Amino acid sequence: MYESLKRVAAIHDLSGFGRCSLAVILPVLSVMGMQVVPVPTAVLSSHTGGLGEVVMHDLTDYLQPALAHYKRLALDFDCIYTGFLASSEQIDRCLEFFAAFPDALGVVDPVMGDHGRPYKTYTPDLCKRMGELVRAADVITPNVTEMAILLGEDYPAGPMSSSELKSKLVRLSELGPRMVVITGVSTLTRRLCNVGYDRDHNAFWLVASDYVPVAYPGTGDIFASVLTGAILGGDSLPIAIERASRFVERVIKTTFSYGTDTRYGVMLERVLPSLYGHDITGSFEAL
Ligand code: PXL
Repeated sequence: MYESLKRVAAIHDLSGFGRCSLAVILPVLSVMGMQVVPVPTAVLSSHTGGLGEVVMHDLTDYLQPALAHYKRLALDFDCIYTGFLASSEQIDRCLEFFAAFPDALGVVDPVMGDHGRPYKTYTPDLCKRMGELVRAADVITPNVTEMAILLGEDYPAGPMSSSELKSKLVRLSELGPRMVVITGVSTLTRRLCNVGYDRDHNAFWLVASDYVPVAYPGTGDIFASVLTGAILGGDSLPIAIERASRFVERVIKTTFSYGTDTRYGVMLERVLPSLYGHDITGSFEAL
Protein backbone atom coordinates (compact mmCIF):
# COMPACT_ATOMS: atom_id res chain seq x y z
CA MET A 1 0.00 0.00 0.00
CA TYR A 2 2.72 2.47 1.00
CA GLU A 3 4.48 2.19 -2.35
CA SER A 4 1.24 2.85 -4.21
CA LEU A 5 0.74 6.28 -2.65
CA LYS A 6 1.29 9.18 -5.03
CA ARG A 7 4.19 11.41 -3.98
CA VAL A 8 3.96 15.17 -4.49
CA ALA A 9 6.77 17.73 -4.15
CA ALA A 10 4.95 20.86 -2.96
CA ILE A 11 7.11 23.92 -3.69
CA HIS A 12 5.33 26.70 -1.79
CA ASP A 13 5.94 29.02 1.15
CA LEU A 14 5.13 28.14 4.75
CA SER A 15 3.11 30.96 6.30
CA GLY A 16 2.69 30.43 10.03
CA PHE A 17 -0.55 32.29 10.69
CA GLY A 18 -3.48 32.83 8.35
CA ARG A 19 -4.14 29.41 6.82
CA CYS A 20 -2.60 29.54 3.37
CA SER A 21 0.08 27.84 1.26
CA LEU A 22 1.75 24.78 2.86
CA ALA A 23 -0.33 25.15 6.04
CA VAL A 24 -3.42 24.18 4.01
CA ILE A 25 -1.85 22.26 1.11
CA LEU A 26 -0.31 19.63 3.41
CA PRO A 27 -3.51 18.64 5.22
CA VAL A 28 -5.61 18.72 2.03
CA LEU A 29 -3.33 16.44 0.02
CA SER A 30 -2.72 14.12 2.99
CA VAL A 31 -6.45 13.63 3.56
CA MET A 32 -6.75 12.87 -0.16
CA GLY A 33 -4.22 10.06 0.28
CA MET A 34 -1.17 11.73 -1.27
CA GLN A 35 2.30 11.71 0.28
CA VAL A 36 3.44 15.33 0.38
CA VAL A 37 7.08 16.37 0.45
CA PRO A 38 7.01 20.05 1.39
CA VAL A 39 9.73 22.10 -0.30
CA PRO A 40 9.43 25.53 1.34
CA THR A 41 10.31 28.57 -0.77
CA ALA A 42 10.15 30.90 2.24
CA VAL A 43 9.05 30.89 5.85
CA LEU A 44 6.77 33.76 6.86
CA SER A 45 5.17 34.61 10.18
CA SER A 46 1.84 35.05 8.34
CA HIS A 47 0.49 35.67 4.85
CA THR A 48 1.02 39.13 3.41
CA GLY A 49 -2.65 40.10 3.24
CA GLY A 50 -3.17 42.81 5.84
CA LEU A 51 -1.66 41.42 9.05
CA GLY A 52 0.95 44.14 9.45
CA GLU A 53 4.69 43.72 9.12
CA VAL A 54 5.48 40.12 8.25
CA VAL A 55 8.74 38.35 9.13
CA MET A 56 9.99 36.56 6.01
CA HIS A 57 12.95 34.24 5.53
CA ASP A 58 13.70 33.62 1.86
CA LEU A 59 14.76 30.02 1.21
CA THR A 60 16.07 30.41 -2.35
CA ASP A 61 19.42 28.87 -1.32
CA TYR A 62 17.68 25.84 0.20
CA LEU A 63 16.02 24.60 -2.99
CA GLN A 64 18.99 23.34 -5.03
CA PRO A 65 20.61 21.30 -2.20
CA ALA A 66 17.21 19.87 -1.31
CA LEU A 67 16.72 18.70 -4.92
CA ALA A 68 20.26 17.27 -4.92
CA HIS A 69 19.40 15.27 -1.79
CA TYR A 70 16.23 13.85 -3.36
CA LYS A 71 18.25 12.84 -6.42
CA ARG A 72 20.81 11.06 -4.18
CA LEU A 73 17.93 9.20 -2.58
CA ALA A 74 16.70 8.27 -6.10
CA LEU A 75 13.25 9.45 -5.05
CA ASP A 76 10.54 9.55 -7.64
CA PHE A 77 7.74 12.08 -7.66
CA ASP A 78 4.33 11.68 -9.31
CA CYS A 79 3.74 15.41 -9.21
CA ILE A 80 5.69 18.64 -8.87
CA TYR A 81 3.32 21.32 -7.64
CA THR A 82 4.54 24.92 -7.36
CA GLY A 83 2.93 28.03 -5.84
CA PHE A 84 4.09 31.17 -3.99
CA LEU A 85 7.71 32.00 -4.82
CA ALA A 86 9.98 34.39 -2.94
CA SER A 87 12.37 35.49 -5.72
CA SER A 88 12.67 35.31 -9.50
CA GLU A 89 15.67 32.98 -9.06
CA GLN A 90 13.24 30.45 -7.63
CA ILE A 91 11.74 30.11 -11.12
CA ASP A 92 15.03 28.44 -12.16
CA ARG A 93 14.94 26.18 -9.11
CA CYS A 94 11.38 25.08 -9.95
CA LEU A 95 12.38 24.44 -13.58
CA GLU A 96 15.19 22.21 -12.27
CA PHE A 97 12.63 20.19 -10.28
CA PHE A 98 10.49 19.80 -13.43
CA ALA A 99 13.55 18.77 -15.47
CA ALA A 100 14.65 16.25 -12.82
CA PHE A 101 11.28 14.47 -12.85
CA PRO A 102 10.05 14.71 -16.44
CA ASP A 103 7.32 12.07 -15.97
CA ALA A 104 5.78 13.87 -12.98
CA LEU A 105 2.57 15.83 -13.47
CA GLY A 106 3.64 19.50 -13.43
CA VAL A 107 1.11 21.68 -11.62
CA VAL A 108 1.81 25.41 -11.51
CA ASP A 109 -0.41 27.62 -9.42
CA PRO A 110 0.96 30.90 -10.81
CA VAL A 111 0.46 32.76 -7.52
CA MET A 112 1.06 36.46 -8.22
CA GLY A 113 -1.89 38.46 -6.94
CA ASP A 114 -5.62 38.84 -6.45
CA HIS A 115 -8.40 41.40 -6.88
CA GLY A 116 -6.50 43.01 -9.79
CA ARG A 117 -3.28 43.65 -7.82
CA PRO A 118 0.01 41.75 -7.42
CA TYR A 119 0.94 40.59 -3.90
CA LYS A 120 3.35 42.83 -1.94
CA THR A 121 6.43 40.66 -2.47
CA TYR A 122 5.83 40.03 -6.20
CA THR A 123 8.23 42.10 -8.32
CA PRO A 124 7.52 42.81 -12.03
CA ASP A 125 10.48 40.52 -12.89
CA LEU A 126 9.04 37.63 -10.88
CA CYS A 127 5.64 38.13 -12.56
CA LYS A 128 7.29 38.19 -15.99
CA ARG A 129 9.27 35.03 -15.32
CA MET A 130 6.18 33.16 -14.09
CA GLY A 131 5.45 32.67 -17.81
CA GLU A 132 8.52 30.43 -18.06
CA LEU A 133 7.16 28.17 -15.34
CA VAL A 134 3.73 28.06 -16.97
CA ARG A 135 5.41 26.90 -20.19
CA ALA A 136 6.76 23.83 -18.36
CA ALA A 137 3.44 22.94 -16.69
CA ASP A 138 0.78 20.33 -17.50
CA VAL A 139 -1.85 22.06 -15.34
CA ILE A 140 -2.21 25.72 -14.29
CA THR A 141 -4.73 27.35 -11.96
CA PRO A 142 -4.61 31.16 -12.31
CA ASN A 143 -7.22 33.40 -10.76
CA VAL A 144 -8.54 36.26 -12.92
CA THR A 145 -5.73 38.63 -11.83
CA GLU A 146 -3.09 36.04 -12.71
CA MET A 147 -4.85 35.19 -15.98
CA ALA A 148 -4.58 38.86 -17.02
CA ILE A 149 -0.89 39.09 -16.02
CA LEU A 150 -0.01 35.88 -17.91
CA LEU A 151 -1.82 37.05 -21.04
CA GLY A 152 -0.36 40.57 -20.78
CA GLU A 153 -3.85 42.06 -20.68
CA ASP A 154 -5.72 44.44 -18.40
CA TYR A 155 -7.70 43.05 -15.49
CA PRO A 156 -11.21 42.55 -16.89
CA ALA A 157 -13.55 45.33 -15.83
CA GLY A 158 -16.67 43.17 -15.63
CA PRO A 159 -18.14 39.74 -16.26
CA MET A 160 -16.83 37.70 -19.18
CA SER A 161 -18.81 35.92 -21.91
CA SER A 162 -18.37 32.22 -22.70
CA SER A 163 -16.54 33.02 -25.94
CA GLU A 164 -14.17 35.43 -24.17
CA LEU A 165 -13.43 32.82 -21.53
CA LYS A 166 -12.84 30.10 -24.12
CA SER A 167 -10.42 32.37 -25.94
CA LYS A 168 -8.51 33.11 -22.72
CA LEU A 169 -8.40 29.41 -21.76
CA VAL A 170 -7.07 28.44 -25.20
CA ARG A 171 -4.47 31.22 -25.22
CA LEU A 172 -3.28 30.21 -21.73
CA SER A 173 -3.03 26.61 -22.92
CA GLU A 174 -1.01 27.75 -25.95
CA LEU A 175 1.62 28.97 -23.47
CA GLY A 176 2.21 25.28 -22.62
CA PRO A 177 -0.18 23.54 -20.21
CA ARG A 178 -2.68 20.99 -21.51
CA MET A 179 -5.14 21.70 -18.68
CA VAL A 180 -6.06 25.24 -17.63
CA VAL A 181 -8.42 26.20 -14.83
CA ILE A 182 -9.30 29.86 -14.20
CA THR A 183 -10.75 30.48 -10.75
CA GLY A 184 -13.08 33.15 -9.40
CA VAL A 185 -14.64 34.07 -12.74
CA SER A 186 -17.84 36.13 -13.19
CA THR A 187 -19.81 35.27 -16.32
CA LEU A 188 -22.74 37.17 -17.84
CA THR A 189 -25.19 34.90 -15.98
CA ARG A 190 -23.25 33.71 -12.92
CA ARG A 191 -21.45 35.65 -10.22
CA LEU A 192 -18.84 33.05 -9.32
CA CYS A 193 -17.51 30.16 -11.40
CA ASN A 194 -14.42 28.14 -12.06
CA VAL A 195 -13.83 27.30 -15.71
CA GLY A 196 -11.51 24.77 -17.30
CA TYR A 197 -10.08 23.61 -20.61
CA ASP A 198 -8.80 20.14 -21.37
CA ARG A 199 -6.79 20.49 -24.58
CA ASP A 200 -6.42 16.72 -25.18
CA HIS A 201 -10.22 16.40 -25.32
CA ASN A 202 -10.86 19.89 -26.70
CA ALA A 203 -13.42 20.31 -23.91
CA PHE A 204 -14.43 23.42 -21.94
CA TRP A 205 -16.05 23.12 -18.51
CA LEU A 206 -17.77 25.36 -15.99
CA VAL A 207 -18.64 24.81 -12.33
CA ALA A 208 -20.75 27.52 -10.68
CA SER A 209 -20.55 28.25 -6.93
CA ASP A 210 -22.79 30.15 -4.55
CA TYR A 211 -21.47 33.69 -4.11
CA VAL A 212 -20.55 34.71 -0.56
CA PRO A 213 -19.73 38.41 -0.06
CA VAL A 214 -16.34 37.90 1.62
CA ALA A 215 -12.83 36.94 0.51
CA TYR A 216 -10.38 34.88 2.53
CA PRO A 217 -6.68 34.27 1.89
CA GLY A 218 -5.65 30.72 1.06
CA THR A 219 -8.76 29.67 -0.83
CA GLY A 220 -6.79 29.57 -4.11
CA ASP A 221 -4.27 27.25 -2.45
CA ILE A 222 -7.05 25.01 -1.17
CA PHE A 223 -8.69 24.94 -4.61
CA ALA A 224 -5.46 24.07 -6.43
CA SER A 225 -4.46 21.40 -3.92
CA VAL A 226 -7.85 19.65 -4.05
CA LEU A 227 -7.73 19.84 -7.86
CA THR A 228 -4.21 18.35 -7.85
CA GLY A 229 -5.19 15.55 -5.46
CA ALA A 230 -8.29 14.81 -7.55
CA ILE A 231 -6.39 14.61 -10.85
CA LEU A 232 -3.70 12.42 -9.25
CA GLY A 233 -6.50 10.24 -7.87
CA GLY A 234 -7.87 9.68 -11.38
CA ASP A 235 -10.65 12.28 -11.67
CA SER A 236 -11.47 13.75 -15.08
CA LEU A 237 -10.88 17.51 -15.29
CA PRO A 238 -14.55 18.48 -14.82
CA ILE A 239 -14.94 16.15 -11.84
CA ALA A 240 -11.71 17.52 -10.33
CA ILE A 241 -12.95 21.11 -10.79
CA GLU A 242 -16.27 20.14 -9.22
CA ARG A 243 -14.58 18.48 -6.24
CA ALA A 244 -12.34 21.51 -5.64
CA SER A 245 -15.18 24.02 -6.14
CA ARG A 246 -17.61 22.21 -3.81
CA PHE A 247 -14.96 21.92 -1.09
CA VAL A 248 -13.92 25.58 -1.29
CA GLU A 249 -17.59 26.64 -1.35
CA ARG A 250 -18.25 24.57 1.79
CA VAL A 251 -15.22 25.89 3.65
CA ILE A 252 -16.05 29.52 2.77
CA LYS A 253 -19.71 29.18 3.79
CA THR A 254 -18.75 27.47 7.04
CA THR A 255 -16.26 30.21 7.91
CA PHE A 256 -18.66 32.99 6.89
CA SER A 257 -21.29 31.57 9.26
CA TYR A 258 -18.93 32.19 12.21
CA GLY A 259 -18.20 35.81 11.24
CA THR A 260 -14.49 35.50 12.00
CA ASP A 261 -11.84 38.01 10.91
CA THR A 262 -11.32 37.29 7.21
CA ARG A 263 -7.55 37.82 7.54
CA TYR A 264 -7.39 34.73 9.78
CA GLY A 265 -8.34 32.53 6.83
CA VAL A 266 -10.91 29.77 6.45
CA MET A 267 -11.90 27.17 9.04
CA LEU A 268 -10.34 24.32 7.11
CA GLU A 269 -10.18 22.20 10.27
CA ARG A 270 -14.01 22.01 10.46
CA VAL A 271 -14.50 20.90 6.88
CA LEU A 272 -11.45 18.77 6.11
CA PRO A 273 -13.13 15.41 6.91
CA SER A 274 -15.58 15.92 4.02
CA LEU A 275 -12.65 15.45 1.61
CA TYR A 276 -12.51 11.77 2.57
CA GLY A 277 -15.61 11.11 0.48
CA HIS A 278 -15.53 10.31 -3.20
CA ASP A 279 -19.02 11.59 -4.03
CA ILE A 280 -19.55 13.17 -7.41
CA THR A 281 -22.66 15.32 -7.77
CA GLY A 282 -22.32 16.04 -11.48
CA SER A 283 -22.65 19.78 -10.93
CA PHE A 284 -20.30 20.60 -13.81
CA GLU A 285 -21.45 21.65 -17.24
CA ALA A 286 -20.00 22.39 -20.66
CA LEU A 287 -18.87 26.03 -20.98
O1 PXL B 1 -2.49 32.20 -0.82
C1 PXL B 1 -1.53 32.82 -1.54
C2 PXL B 1 -0.41 33.29 -0.67
C3 PXL B 1 0.65 32.46 -0.39
N1 PXL B 1 1.68 32.85 0.38
C4 PXL B 1 1.70 34.07 0.94
C5 PXL B 1 0.66 34.96 0.73
C6 PXL B 1 -0.43 34.57 -0.09
C7 PXL B 1 -1.54 35.48 -0.29
O2 PXL B 1 -1.69 36.50 0.34
O3 PXL B 1 0.70 36.17 1.30
C8 PXL B 1 2.84 34.46 1.82
